[in-house]
Amino acid sequence: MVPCDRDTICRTITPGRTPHTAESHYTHKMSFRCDALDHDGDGTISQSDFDQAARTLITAFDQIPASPKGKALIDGAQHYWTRLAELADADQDGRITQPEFVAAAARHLRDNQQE
Ligand SMILES: [Ca+2]
Ligand SMILES: [Ca+2]
Repeated sequence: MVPCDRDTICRTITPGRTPHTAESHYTHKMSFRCDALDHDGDGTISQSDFDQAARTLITAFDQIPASPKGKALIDGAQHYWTRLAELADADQDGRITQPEFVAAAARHLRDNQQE
């Protein structure tokens, strides 16, 4: 087992805690990223999360969805969702669960290490 940097923090906070392995640290990190993409907080990633994120950005930058920049953001979010769903939505139900996201990230990491 290879302890990660976070392990030192966890042992300080919770003495006697089982050390994190590099694998468990990676899973934790990917779970955090999955949560960050879950814009509506329903526990899964869906096209709706990307639509909402795009609209939040459009509003933050004083744009409207029908403007060229607004359309570009919406199109970009749609493309990002489509590509992510192709990679991670294993059961193709239109929602990416945390296990699906973590498994896809691990596959991607493994594939990149083999190249
Ligand atoms: Ca969601
Ligand atoms: Ca799914």
